[in-house]
Amino acid sequence: MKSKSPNTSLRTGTKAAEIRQAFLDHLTCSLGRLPAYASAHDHYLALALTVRDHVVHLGVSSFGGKESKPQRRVAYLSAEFLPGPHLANHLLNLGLSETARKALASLDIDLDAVLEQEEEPGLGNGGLGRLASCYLDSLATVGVQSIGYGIRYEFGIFDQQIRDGWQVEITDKWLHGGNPWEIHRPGAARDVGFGGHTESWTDDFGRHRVRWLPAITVRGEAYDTPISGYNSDHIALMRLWKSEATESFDFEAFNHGNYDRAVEQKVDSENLSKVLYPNDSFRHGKELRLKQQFFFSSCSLQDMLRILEMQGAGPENFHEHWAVQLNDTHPAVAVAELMRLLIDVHLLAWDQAWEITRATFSYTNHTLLPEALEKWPIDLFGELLPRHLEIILEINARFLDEVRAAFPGEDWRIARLSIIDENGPRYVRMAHLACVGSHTVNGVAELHSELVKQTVLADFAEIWPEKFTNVTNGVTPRRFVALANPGLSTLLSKAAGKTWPGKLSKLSKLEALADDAEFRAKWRQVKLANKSRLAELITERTGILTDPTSLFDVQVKRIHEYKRQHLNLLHILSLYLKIKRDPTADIPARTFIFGGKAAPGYFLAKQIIRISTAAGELINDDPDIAGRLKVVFFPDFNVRNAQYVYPAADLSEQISMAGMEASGTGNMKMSLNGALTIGTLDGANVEIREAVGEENFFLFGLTADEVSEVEVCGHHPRQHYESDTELRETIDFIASGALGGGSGLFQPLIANLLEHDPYLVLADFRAYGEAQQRVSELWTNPEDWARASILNTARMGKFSSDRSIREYCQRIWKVKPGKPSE
Ligand code: OAK
Repeated sequence: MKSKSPNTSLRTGTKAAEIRQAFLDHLTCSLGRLPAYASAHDHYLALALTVRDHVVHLGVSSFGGKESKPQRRVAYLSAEFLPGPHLANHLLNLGLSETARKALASLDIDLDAVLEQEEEPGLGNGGLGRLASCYLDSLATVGVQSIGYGIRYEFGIFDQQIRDGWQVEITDKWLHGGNPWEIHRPGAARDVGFGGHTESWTDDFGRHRVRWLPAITVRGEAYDTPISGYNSDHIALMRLWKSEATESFDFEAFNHGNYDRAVEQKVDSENLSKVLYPNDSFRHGKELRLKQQFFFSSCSLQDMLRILEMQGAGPENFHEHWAVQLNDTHPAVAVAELMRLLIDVHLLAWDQAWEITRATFSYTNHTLLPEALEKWPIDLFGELLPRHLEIILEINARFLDEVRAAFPGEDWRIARLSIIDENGPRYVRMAHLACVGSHTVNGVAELHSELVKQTVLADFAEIWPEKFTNVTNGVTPRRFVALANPGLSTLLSKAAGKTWPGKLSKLSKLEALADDAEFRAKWRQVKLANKSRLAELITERTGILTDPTSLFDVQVKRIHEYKRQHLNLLHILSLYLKIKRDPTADIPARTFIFGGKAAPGYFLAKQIIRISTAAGELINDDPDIAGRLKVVFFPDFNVRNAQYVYPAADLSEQISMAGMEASGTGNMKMSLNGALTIGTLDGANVEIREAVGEENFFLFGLTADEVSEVEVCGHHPRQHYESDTELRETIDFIASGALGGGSGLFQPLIANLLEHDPYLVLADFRAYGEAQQRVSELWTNPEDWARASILNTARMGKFSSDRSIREYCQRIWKVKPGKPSE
């Protein structure tokens, strides 16, 4: 047979007929299904494989390393990624959505039904993981050679069900139907050691050397998922590591009937990447977690060295070839591991290795919450990673010597800066390690970056002010507007031109249209349609009927006291009591929508979910309320569900206690979709308010400085309770048991608020109620509301993750994106 040209032999034609043929080929040849017997899931797999061909084809061309001088690549090390469903996103990025729809329609298959089949990889808890995925999307879009390294958890974040009003956690078996996106790379597998001991030896030049003899070795198998960019010929790679046993199981033990022993090591090794820890912004402190962190950090660095070697470069050039971003401190042990690889394995001298290491890493802090700051008991650390502990102690000793020389006699400074916490049992402070081992440290919003310098890393900011910077987070407008909100996208393209998904600042063209009544009418129509779509989903998932013309007031995010979902609930219950007292009270119809997962062991967060479902049970069918208030807890908030929720929001609740939310990204997604924000001056809210205009943002609450003052002077929640009748009546109402379940049900939550109130819910209650009153007033004027909504979208251009990534490239990684900026 005559051989075809390389391109025509690939199944990557972009005409509907070619996609149809590739789809049928995959159905038959890859899946072994006759079209007549194929299930909806087979259709999904066949289309996914068809689209993967396109993406992988782009990938091999863009990642080929054909350049004479290879570009510095970016490695984004993250314990979490939350990519969301891939298929629709790739179709959008490749410009193939409509062609694929047509191709399938010709076979009588509905694309939307096919898209529904995809299981999303829930390999993250929330903000940090989703940000990592937005960044891979943007890295591919702006054209930077990059790899996101992480863990291929077999079980991701649990699926949430609500039973009897309580959260129930269900194992997430995302891989059970097969994963068409990943490509296993046996050739890239790396071994990782644990435990054992170190020994000294002398090299041929008489130099003292150390080698680590681990007690056990685990194999990391590489699984690659290509991430496409919007209208881009670049592909980013998400390379996730799965742990496996290095040896087949112990036949000797097996033959002697000791079956448990025989499989023990295999099971232990495989357990490493089994499950994602489901706590958000909370330190885990478990040995398995440290093992996970080291496992993926080590595999990733070894992989970078392997790629370096393939490029014909040596370890002494590591930093010229790789910029490595530490996504919070979860991969901070990579600092010690790179040192070990350079000095013990590649036999570089300490000083040279340290220079390379510091030129390689940069570190992003994502939280100031003390309970999230990672530290490991030194004994645990030393048992698991004896060589790394030695290296960390050496890094620390050298660092503290420098500090001593610069600040003689200031022992307090030494104790505070030390990587080892010696105030009692000794710990390794991972944020200190990350900071000392990086050339740049950044926070994720302007306020947060300032607070990093004033609080957790204040002593470091004092000695190295130039090391600290800010990169405000961003979100991808492709997934969160173009895909999630097709109605709005059409309107935006007409008004601002078609290029906005890749050039978000183009949205400013909308500004002029805010005063155009006809445009406002279209704008409101789109929002109403999105709300109707969500209302249907709510009924399907919860049985609750909602009115799409009511104000959709949305608080979706992880459930946490600092995010103050309970402040929202106190306000809802106060409105309920108001209507009960005075049925003629002027309160516009509202639907309060909550969504988010609580960490399984976080008792008060679970109480917050229960109180929101209890509020719904009480209010939704009360004839006196007559549908004017509805409260919905939308179960299983994940990326797919988020894509229905954000476009339907009228009001975005961003009400964390000031100083607690590092940035927030849901705030950006909702404002971009035309929601108005009610919020505190926290995280990126500050910059969103600056961007959209203070008249288009409902501000309330104590500032971060005022919060600090209250914390110093002492907070007296009972004083608020006693002096504010509305607040007292609301709390008494909950305590009375009127929400069902007896008067003791919510006692822990009430007691927490009245006795401690660590997040100043009661202190901000009055101001929040007043801001909500302003919301209601504006809502009664739909034209003014629509104007403010349009201006929100129009002015959110800054918050594209493309902008964030360009800032990282320019100021931190020193790499040049392939695509010039807008
Ligand atoms: C999770 C675990 C440990 C430390 C931080 C987190 C986390 O998710 N932090 C969140 O990161 C987001 C992305 O930067 C921010 O928008 C959130 O404010 C922050 O809570």
